[in-house]
Amino acid sequence: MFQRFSRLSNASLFVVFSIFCSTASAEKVIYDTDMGIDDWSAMLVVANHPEIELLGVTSNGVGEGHCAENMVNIPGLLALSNSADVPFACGDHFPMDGYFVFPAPWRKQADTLSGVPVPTTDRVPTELNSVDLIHQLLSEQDEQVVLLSAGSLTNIAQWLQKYPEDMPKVSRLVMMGGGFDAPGNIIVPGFTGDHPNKKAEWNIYVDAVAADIVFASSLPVEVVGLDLTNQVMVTPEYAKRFKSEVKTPAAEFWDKVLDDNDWFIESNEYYFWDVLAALVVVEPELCQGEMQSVWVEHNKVSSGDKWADTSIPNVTEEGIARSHYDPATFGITRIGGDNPAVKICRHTQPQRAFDALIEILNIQDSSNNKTI
Ligand SMILES: [Ca+2]
Repeated sequence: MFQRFSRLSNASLFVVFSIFCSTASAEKVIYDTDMGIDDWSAMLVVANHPEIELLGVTSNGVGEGHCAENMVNIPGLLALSNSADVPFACGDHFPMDGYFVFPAPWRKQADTLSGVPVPTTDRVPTELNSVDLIHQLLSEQDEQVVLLSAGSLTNIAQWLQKYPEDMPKVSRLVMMGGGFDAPGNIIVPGFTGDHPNKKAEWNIYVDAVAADIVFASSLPVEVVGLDLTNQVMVTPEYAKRFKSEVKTPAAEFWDKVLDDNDWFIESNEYYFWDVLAALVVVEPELCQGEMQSVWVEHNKVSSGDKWADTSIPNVTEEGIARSHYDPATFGITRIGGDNPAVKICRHTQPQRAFDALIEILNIQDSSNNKTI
């Protein structure tokens, strides 16, 4: 299955780029992911980047991937990187409140890694769930840690509620989610074409209650929302360039994913989302913006309509009756209110982001002998 990688895996590639010649010590990062398509390249970025020490990967079943598949796919993907052995965990299967979910076909694509194979490993998740793993990893560090969130904010909100004393250990929460001036991305023809919500972004929409808890906290948040990601559209020309520069198993994986999603790229609707947030972790200049207070709309209604997935248990993980919310407004991020100000990313450097993904995925540590 992985023969096509063998030619590359034996190559002694060790590439050092001038951009990485920094005297700064590695940034310690915990990556919280929902294992959608864009999360895969983001994970390869944080696992491969020479200026990042990846401490662990956490997920849950709230976003695109389901827990069972995530717990196989995360170590499989990590095996393609230079951080193959970091701990990983899953969390709750459902949002903190509400009944909203990603479309089933997207979840299937997430669970199957778009049909692109990764190595089979014998690695198992930690016995801790994601919330407790975040706490443990932070507790083990003397230095501050960056949290990178590329899915719903469920795990982060639950960690804030359970371990508020951990907050000083976090230097930044860089999150992909939300949007302010940009249109929302809930309405997708062929999947959710008649959805009434024109403003929300998916990561916030699937668990807006969790997102509101995070924005109400005093965490130093950097919001990589649709206003920023819309500036970095993946084009067929970029996919062609990426293919021409593949040198490692990680890059070869991502090239196959781009091949499988050529229809998506040709639709002019495929952007750097999670991967842009991953790049902001080590290249803060990719997020130019301003400080603002943010809150999240979540208006209760008496009953659900067709957008509510009533297969979700009607009692939350905390044992409270689950509420229905207005799908037309759920998850809309608004500027204003009294929450502590967060950094809203407004401008980025698309070419720098495009170049960085190619460079980082093509770094292969010569000491990392992969068995694929
Ligand atoms: Ca994601």
